[in-house]
Amino acid sequence: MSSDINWFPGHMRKALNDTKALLPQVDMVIETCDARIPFASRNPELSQIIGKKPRLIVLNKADLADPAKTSQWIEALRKENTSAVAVEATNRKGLDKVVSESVKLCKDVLERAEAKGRTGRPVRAMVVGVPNTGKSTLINALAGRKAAVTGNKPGVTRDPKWIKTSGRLELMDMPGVLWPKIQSHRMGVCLSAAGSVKDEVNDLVAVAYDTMKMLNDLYPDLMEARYGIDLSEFEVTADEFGYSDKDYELFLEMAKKRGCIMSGGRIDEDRFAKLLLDDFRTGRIGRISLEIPM
Ligand SMILES: Nc1nc2c(ncn2[C@@H]2O[C@H](COP(=O)(O)OP(=O)(O)OP(=O)(O)O)[C@@H](O)[C@H]2O)c(=O)[nH]1
Ligand SMILES: [Mg+2]
Repeated sequence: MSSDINWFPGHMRKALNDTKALLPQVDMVIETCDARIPFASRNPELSQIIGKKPRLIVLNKADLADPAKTSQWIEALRKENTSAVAVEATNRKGLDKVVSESVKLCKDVLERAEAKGRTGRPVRAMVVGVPNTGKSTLINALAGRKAAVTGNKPGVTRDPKWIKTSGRLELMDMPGVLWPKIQSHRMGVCLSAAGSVKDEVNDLVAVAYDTMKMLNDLYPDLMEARYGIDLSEFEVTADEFGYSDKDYELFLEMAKKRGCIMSGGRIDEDRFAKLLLDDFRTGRIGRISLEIPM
C-alpha cells in the first residue's frame, strides 16, 4: 500500500456535492462511523459541510469493537457536547437510542411543528459517513425492512434515497465518502483494514502486514491465541510502520501456522493477507478497537 492512499473517485465528489445540496431538506444528520476506528472513520470534509446542523454520531459495528474503548469514545464525544451512541445495526442493538437521541436533538423543530398543528411530524435525518460503516444496514434496521441496498464492500450506495420508517424517523441514505486526502499512513491502514477502502486499490499484503503490527502492539494476547504464536520469541517493533526483518519473519510464521503454504513449501502471503484481514473484519480475532480518544 502506498503511504498515502488517495482513493477518491468521482462519485464521492458527487456525494459531497449532493450532501451540501440536500442538507436544507433535513432536520439533522446521523453520522455513522466504525466503532473500531472512530477517528479515522470520520471525514472532516463531511463535518465541515454539516456545519451547525444537529448531529448524532453512531458508533456502529460495536459488536466488533472493544466495549471498554467504545465507552471511552462515547464519554469523550459527550464531553465535547456531541451526542453519540453505540450501535450494532446487524444485531438490531442500540436502535431505540438512535431514535430517542434524534428526537431529543430535533426538539425545537418538532415543538414548532406542533405549535402549527403538525403533531407527530417525523424527524428528517440524512445518514452520512465513510463507506462500509453500515449506513444502509442501520436504515434497514430502523425501517424494519430491506429498503436500502447493503453489501460487504465499500461503495455500495451510489445515490441519495429517502426511506420512511413506521416510527419517528424519515431517513435519507447517502453514499459513503472517504477523506479526499487521508492524513496519515496509520489512518489509511485503519480504513483499509476495516474495509472502507476498496481492496482492489490496495496492496493487501502490505495492509495485512501493517494491520498485524498494530494488532500485535494493541492486543498481543488475542493474536497469540488466534495464530498460535509466542510473540516473546520475536522482537516485534511497537506501533510504527515500515519493514523489519523480525516482523516479516513473524508474518510468515503466522501464515505457516495457518496453513498458507504453496506447493514447494513457499508461504502464500496473498492468501494469508486475505485471511488475516477477514479475521479482523469479522471479529474472529476478538473485539478490537484500533483507536482510542486523544
Ligand atoms: N458486524 C457488523 N457488521 C455490520 C454492522 N452494520 C453493518 N454491517 C456490515 O457492514 C457491511 C456494510 O454495510 P452497509 O450498510 O452496506 O454499509 P454502508 O455504510 O451503507 O456502505 P456504502 O453504501 O458502501 O457506503 C455489510 O456487510 C453489513 O452487513 C454491525 O453493526 N456489525
Ligand atoms: Mg450504503
